Amino acid sequence: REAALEADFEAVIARHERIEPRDWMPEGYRRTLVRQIAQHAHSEIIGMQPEGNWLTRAPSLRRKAVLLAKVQDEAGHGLYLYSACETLGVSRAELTDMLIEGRQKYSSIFNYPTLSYADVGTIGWLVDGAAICNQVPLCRTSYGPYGRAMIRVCKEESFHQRQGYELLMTMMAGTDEQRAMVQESVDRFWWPALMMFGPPDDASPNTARSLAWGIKRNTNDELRQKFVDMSVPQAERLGVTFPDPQLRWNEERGAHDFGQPDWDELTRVISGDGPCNAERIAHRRRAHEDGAWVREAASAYAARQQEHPHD
Ligand code: FAQ
Repeated sequence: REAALEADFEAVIARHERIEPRDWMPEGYRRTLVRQIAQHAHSEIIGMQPEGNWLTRAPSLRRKAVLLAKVQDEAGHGLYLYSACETLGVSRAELTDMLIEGRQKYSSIFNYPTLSYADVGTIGWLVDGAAICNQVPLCRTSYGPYGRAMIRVCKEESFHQRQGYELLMTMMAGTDEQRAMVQESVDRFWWPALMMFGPPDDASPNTARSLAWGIKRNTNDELRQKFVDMSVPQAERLGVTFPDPQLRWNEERGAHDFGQPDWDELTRVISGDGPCNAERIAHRRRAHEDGAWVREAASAYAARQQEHPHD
């Protein structure tokens, strides 16, 4: 019977159709999804912090309203993703505990500080740009709830990317000091943005299995290349450069050649030793603890509603 279920599962994957929560699935498939979706959800939630840092210091009411909307969208993305993950039999409370106890990861990129308002623009342009590059193919991932969550997330991320690019365009049309601020920010974020796609394919333990299951649709290096090719003309238009002397168009490949990020730095940041890891987790833990009374009140209210539905 197990063999027949597995054959059905493999047939659905081969036809590029969706696996749904009540369908039989191999334990490894479920575990891989929980790992990836949870990390993705945690990234959205931790990802609110670097930009949230500038909410009280936005340079105008308009910039503040835009930034506030973007940061709230990230919270929304985290929530759809936690819901998608819950369909696999884990609860949001367990996932939150795993995050604040350091038992699950989140994207390396959010462990870098935001030092100027240009970083808000650069995060929108490059970080959301990288996120879109990675997530558009995930709209076709084999697990239904994850793929469907990605559709709305991608639409919102493209708004985020444009707001970042527009912010940088505005700064580039300003003073020399503003232009220098943009270039300095791009110099800091370029390599960490390339690291968002994960280690190179030959050092990526999960890619082959995830591709075979249709969880990932592309390898880490394929998506990194796509991101570089997409970003270079945008940088030219903006009037900034990337800090990579090896970056050039390769006519034969029809793609850009580029240098390698410092992979030891990625390993360090993933293992907890990045510039802001401790601060990000401490902040998340504090927010969770400060919210305890809300969860208790909501549970007490729900329990009372169940006992006395007409109150
Ligand atoms: N950071 O074998 P692989 C956003 C880990 S966008 C941290 O290649 P896999 C939007 C990896 O988990 C960011 N850890 O792994 C936003 C694995 O460790 P494990 C979120 C990383 O899963 C914008 C190990 O290294 N997006 O939030 C990283 O096949 C602005 C070996 O790696 C997603 O999560 C990294 N950069 O491929 C929000 C997208 N790279 O778990 C706010 C969905 C690798 O075995 C503001 N995820 N690791 O202990 C994915 O596509 C994949 O999980 C990859 C990694 C491509 C990230």
